Amino acid sequence: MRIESVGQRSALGLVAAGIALACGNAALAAGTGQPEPWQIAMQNPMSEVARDMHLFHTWLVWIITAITLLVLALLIAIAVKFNERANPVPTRTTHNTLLEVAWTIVPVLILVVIAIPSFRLLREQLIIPPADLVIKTTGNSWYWTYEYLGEQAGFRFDANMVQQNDLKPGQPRLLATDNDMVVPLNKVVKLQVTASDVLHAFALPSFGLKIDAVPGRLNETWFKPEREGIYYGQCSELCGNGHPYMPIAIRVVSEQAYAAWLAEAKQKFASTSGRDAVKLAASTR
Ligand SMILES: [Cu+2]
Repeated sequence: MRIESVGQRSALGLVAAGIALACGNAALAAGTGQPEPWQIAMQNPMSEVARDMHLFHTWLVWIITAITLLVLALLIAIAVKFNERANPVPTRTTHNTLLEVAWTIVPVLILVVIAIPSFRLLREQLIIPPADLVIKTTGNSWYWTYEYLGEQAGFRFDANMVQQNDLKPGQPRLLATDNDMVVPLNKVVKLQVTASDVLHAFALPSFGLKIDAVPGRLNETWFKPEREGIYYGQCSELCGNGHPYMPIAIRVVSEQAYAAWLAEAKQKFASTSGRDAVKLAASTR
């Protein structure tokens, strides 16, 4: 009974996916900032880069669909027209110059129409605009450390997953953290991503972020959030037995709320410059 109902729901989901695909990606169950039950599509994009990634994805789906339908039509035509009964004496034709030129050039053209928007998207991701805010993000086994850089900030804190028993209402399981990364709305946030021990990957679907966190290397990426709210992501590199338990939560707030949070955070969290001064004083004593 249970299997039957799951099967029915899967079939319904597939039908819905087919219809939604025909109408464009937007109609698919998606979720904003976090996954939804029975989600089929990617999470709703909340930055320009993420939106362009979705457009590119939809473009590829149309191209793949056209190629698949063409190959299917050719296979059916061959099976019907050239089977032993319909065509008892096979032709001995081995070459057709026009056909060979066509099936070389057409795939090249398809690759070109894929490559152009692909390179445009890569450029958009890799060329980081002037940043309003720089946050160094370090992956550890198994939590993230966020360090707010610059004269206006200068503090760091750890973000650990909230255990299931401690979840507050509205906090999603395996995604909520005790300390969120807080950023202001409509500002360019540059992330410097590294790791302290093993490979991790910083990924947040709604902002189109996914970048490796490699010990000894500083990777950079950026995002510009377009709507207030809380957005969740996860480590996306199989880093060890705590891999599913190091979520990422980014809270996007208004500029005033950010200024208030910043003042509070400076008091609450370890000052990076202050800590070094204490260390120096201790070692020279
Ligand atoms: Cu990890």
